[in-house]
Amino acid sequence: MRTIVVGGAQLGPIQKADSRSAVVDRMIALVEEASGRDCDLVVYPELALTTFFPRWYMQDQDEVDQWFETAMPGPDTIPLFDKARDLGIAMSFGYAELTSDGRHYNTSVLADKHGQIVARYRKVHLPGHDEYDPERSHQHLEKRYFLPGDLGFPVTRALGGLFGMCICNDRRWPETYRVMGLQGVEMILLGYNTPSVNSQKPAEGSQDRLFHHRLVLQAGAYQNSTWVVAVAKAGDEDGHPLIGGSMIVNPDGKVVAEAVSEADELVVHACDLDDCTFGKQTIFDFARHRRTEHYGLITGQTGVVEPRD
Ligand code: ING
Repeated sequence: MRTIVVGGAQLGPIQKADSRSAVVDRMIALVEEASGRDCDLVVYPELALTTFFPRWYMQDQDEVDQWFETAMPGPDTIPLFDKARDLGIAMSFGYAELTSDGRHYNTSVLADKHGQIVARYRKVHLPGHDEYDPERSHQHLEKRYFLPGDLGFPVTRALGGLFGMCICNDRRWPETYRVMGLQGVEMILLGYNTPSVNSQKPAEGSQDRLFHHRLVLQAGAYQNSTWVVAVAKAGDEDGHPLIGGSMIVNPDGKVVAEAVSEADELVVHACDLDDCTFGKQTIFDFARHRRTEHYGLITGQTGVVEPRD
């Protein structure tokens, strides 16, 4: 048994006017609750420190940069790192990263129980668009504000197991899970901010969004025999609703814990990393079953090329 008690720390809405320190206070309350429930690890959402600012069209780079962190931990987040370290709890969370040489990423980090950052991930699959789109009911400007991640999908030895991270839209792409699966990943941590409505397809509402959300998490977990911990920033941010649905999925693809609200809520489950082993040694023993000689299109081609006849 290699049991990790995981707390998915869903955050309710963060308004554009909310300060980082007010958000960090909420995150600290969640890690304190996690301590009371014997958690070893707490997972927070994507862009956990601020509102989902890519919904806002901005032209002034100084205005954009105010949403980014230039240090991690930084002045606003040191209290959170200190509290998690004092409680002996590892944590993962997402934030907007501005590097010292001026590159902008949608990033997540994993800190161990001593408060040391042991892994970093930068979002690879950026959804949306890079210019104002008047046809959309709301903007989704991640391609405007972030660069595609440059770190790939690393898997790190931590907490006695093999951990990977991804972010939000990444969860919709099977390549995300498989690249980590090929490194033996046993638990994938991801945060998300998912609008409840499709800005281009008003008929697609929150129930459809939640269906696709569950579908891709369960498939990714099962097809790579790994735990998946997915944590939302949820609720109404300045009139823009985000889905909840934070959940923990086991290596068999089954949902074992799920949030019931769109507010700050801790979703806890004792995850035995050894539960990954059976799938990895039988149906998804990649070395025995995969036929890579037939998979060339997956990395050799980006878009669709239809057969001529
Ligand atoms: N949000 C959304 C997500 O992938 C999206 C964007 C929603 C794309 C639904 C396609 C369909 O969950 C982020 N932040 O990636």
